[in-house]
Amino acid sequence: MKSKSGTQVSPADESLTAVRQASLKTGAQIIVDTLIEQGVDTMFGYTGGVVLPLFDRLYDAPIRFINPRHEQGGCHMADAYARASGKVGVVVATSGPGACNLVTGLATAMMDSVPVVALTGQVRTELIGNDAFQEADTTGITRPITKYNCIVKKVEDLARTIREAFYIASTGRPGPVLVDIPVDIEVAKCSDNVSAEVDLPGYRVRTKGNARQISLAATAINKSEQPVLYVGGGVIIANASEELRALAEKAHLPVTTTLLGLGSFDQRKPESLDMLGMHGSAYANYAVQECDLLIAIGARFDDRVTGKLKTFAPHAKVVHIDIDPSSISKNVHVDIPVVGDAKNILAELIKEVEYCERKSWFKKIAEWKKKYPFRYDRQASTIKPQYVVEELCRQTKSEAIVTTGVGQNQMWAAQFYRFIKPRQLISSGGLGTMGYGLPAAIGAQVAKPDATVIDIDGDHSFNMTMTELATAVQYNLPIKVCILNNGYMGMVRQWQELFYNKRYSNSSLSNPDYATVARAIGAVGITVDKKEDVPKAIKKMLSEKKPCVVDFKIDREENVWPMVPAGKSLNEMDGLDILERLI
Ligand SMILES: Cc1ncc(C[n+]2csc(CCOP(=O)(O)OP(=O)(O)O)c2C)c(N)n1
Ligand SMILES: [Mg+2]
Repeated sequence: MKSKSGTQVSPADESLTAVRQASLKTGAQIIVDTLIEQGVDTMFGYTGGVVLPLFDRLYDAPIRFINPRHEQGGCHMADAYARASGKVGVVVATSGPGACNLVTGLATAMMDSVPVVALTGQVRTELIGNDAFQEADTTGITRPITKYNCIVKKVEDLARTIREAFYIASTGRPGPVLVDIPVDIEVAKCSDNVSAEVDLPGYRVRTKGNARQISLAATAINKSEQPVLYVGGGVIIANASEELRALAEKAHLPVTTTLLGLGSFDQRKPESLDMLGMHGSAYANYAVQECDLLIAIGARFDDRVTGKLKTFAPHAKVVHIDIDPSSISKNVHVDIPVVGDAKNILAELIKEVEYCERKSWFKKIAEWKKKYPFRYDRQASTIKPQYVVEELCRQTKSEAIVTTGVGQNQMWAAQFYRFIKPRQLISSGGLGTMGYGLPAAIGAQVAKPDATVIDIDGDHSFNMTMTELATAVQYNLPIKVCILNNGYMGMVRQWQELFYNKRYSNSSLSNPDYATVARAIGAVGITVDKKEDVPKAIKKMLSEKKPCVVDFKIDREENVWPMVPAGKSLNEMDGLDILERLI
């Protein structure tokens, strides 16, 4: 018998060749197999020309595939799936327009440190740089909004690259990773047994905190008379809420959180100061400004939190526990940095702290709490948005997963829902992405099928991605959307009222009738325009098995208080007089 080259081959050689041929896999098959190996059972994405080989493999793969109506929605879904589950979210898009549509979603995930792996198709390798049909420089476009990205040039590199993507996305400070895959790599074949181990010599993650630094932090806590724990989303990402509770209880420390930190500490506990910052509680902001020790954990001193940097926490020694060394002393000078995983570090720290009563500090805090709780006008005849959120909280017993739009709706959700456990609030903090709420609710509901998932949204935020309601209907996801409909870009209107002499430039667009839209798409639609109808509408919404949209026609010119105007110190809050008058 002769081979193609004319040399003699034995039957044994031939069967070996047949075995080798059989163990050759296409790039598309390698992608699917590697995803399964990484534990992926659910993914989000949208098809197109250069991802057809991959979609063909997905056709009968054991992976649940959720198809959004727009790639931005798909990326937010993957992001919220990750936030709700603690797993990596996966999204796929085609080249050019598909990849470009991921940009807002990736930037959102990047700013909030969310582990997302995005796989994008690319034009054939030999066409790259040719202005080929649907070609975009995806790695160039997404470099600043991903933790890491790369393009695969050889099919032999594919499995390793995808493994590395999952590793980088989910370790250290998590973030989105994008892998760009030319279509010829998807159809090329290679053997199953090429070495595909993760090989990242330049990427090291420090998880264990330095013991000496931990001791210094413990001593500072034990000596402090007026300490405050300032907790960010990093504690939730690190699954360190239990350790946080133990630390706060053992050392007797008041706890304030950022927007993304809400849920890391049960807000019903006496040590809770609720959220701090621009629309945070007066008691949290005053406590930070007067504390002698600020212990920041998994937080990054964002400007919405600190206000004017020069006068932020002016009397405080600062401890900063964070996995990302580049966060240390970035905005605020840190006296005692501890770099590593919050869960490990808090477990060590707890051993060294002592209980201290701090009677006069807690008395002071209690007075602020009594004087300036979050309040609104309960007597008003109109529907106050805060009332809607409070009623949602009451009827769901603080147990729902809440996603939000951006603007006033987001701040009212943060102020008036009481979060009691981690991964309960899913909101775009860093980027502040309008349109996040609905796709995020879908991603969260996919991750937690038995949970009550409520999107507390703004009318204009909802307008941006409402097309995804069709996705919720198609996959029978019983998400609830509560639109706090003020007919305005309310937060913009609030700033225009306060700082631009009520010149409402382009902050109110016409809206559709949301209940009709919902019904047309196959969801339930409810309109509420009377205050007394709020409780029963919420009750009905919660009993629905289908996606449900409730359009609450709220008081149009309600403002969010208190407010630290941009550039002011945390203790220079506007609106306290209004809150005081509302007793
Ligand atoms: C994609 C995007 N575009 C613009 C903005 C700027 N912005 C922040 S809040 C806001 C208004 C939001 O209006 P709405 O969703 O109705 O919420 P409300 O403040 O009325 O509750 C705008 C335009 C943004 N955050 N995101
Ligand atoms: Mg609005």
